Order: sequence, then C-alpha cells, then structure tokens
Amino acid sequence: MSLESCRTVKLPCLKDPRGSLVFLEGNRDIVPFDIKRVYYLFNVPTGGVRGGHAHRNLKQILIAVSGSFDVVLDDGRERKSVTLSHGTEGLMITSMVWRELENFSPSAVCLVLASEHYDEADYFRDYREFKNEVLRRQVG
Ligand code: T46
Repeated sequence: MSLESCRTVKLPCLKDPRGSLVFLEGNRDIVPFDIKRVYYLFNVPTGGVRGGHAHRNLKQILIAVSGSFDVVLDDGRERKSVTLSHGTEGLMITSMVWRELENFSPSAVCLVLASEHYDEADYFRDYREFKNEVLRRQVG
C-alpha cells in the first residue's frame, strides 16, 4: 500500500448545547472495515514513542480523542508526518505502512479502531524485514 491511501478523514460530529458527539460505524463510509478491536493509548510519558512497526494485513483508524501527537508514516519508499489534534479527525493507516507515534501532549489519548483481532504474526517489528517485504512485493 502507498502513503496516498493513508489520509485523514473528517468524522461526523453532532453539536448541541450539551456538547459534541462523534459516531462511527463499521463498514460504512468513514470506517471501510468491520471494527474487530478497539484500544487506546494514554499516559505516554514526555518524549515517549509508540509504534515502530508495520502490519501485513491490518487496517486501522487513529483518532486523537484528547490532546495531540504526530504519526510518522513510511511505506518503504517515502515518509510523511501527520499531526492529529482533533477528536473530529481520523487517520486511516492501511496495511504495509510503518508507523511511529511521537510528540504526545500530556493529555493525549489515541483511540484506535482496528480491522482485525490482535495477532502478533501480523507485525513487522524489524524495519529491514519490512523493507525487504516491500521490495519483494514490488518485484513479484
Ligand atoms: C499501532 C499503534 C498505534 C495486545 O495484547 N493487544 C492489542 O490489541 C495491542 C495493540 C497490543 N497488545 C500487546 C502487545 C504488546 O505486548 O500490548 C503490548 C504493547 O503493544 P505494542 O508495542 O504493539 O504497542 P504500540 O503502542 O507500540 O502499538 C500499537 C499497535 O500495536 C499498533 O498496531 O498501530 O499502537
């Protein structure tokens, strides 16, 4: 997958005098997969980094439901950095994209909607191994 398929999407948000409500449903326009897992990252210490891996099949949507953080994306050819800082914005990360999450603000909470159950075999945790697989898929 290329970085073009990793993009931010505006999330539907209902605002009224009581506050705001964002809603997401699996297999609809915003989330183009069944949501099989939800997890969130928080209490990341100052200077802390999460991620540092890619997935063979997993697709995910990341949302900064509180605070902010940067997501560095790398498809083995190019890199780009995306800042998430609004609960009304989601970042789609497709398969075969290396990600690193950094610059977490003290109150940051990263909510993740995932297309698959947790499976350690789906991870590339070694960048060289990931890069070799990108090259192998290019040739094959
Ligand atoms: C990603 C970023 C944004 C589980 O048992 N179940 C789970 O669903 C997850 C996500 C993790 N784990 C275990 C595996 C490790 O022993 O929790 C431990 C920490 O996981 P990891 O080092 O992969 O956490 P992050 O924050 O570096 O990465 C996670 C996701 O793994 C990854 O897919 O994109 O959040």
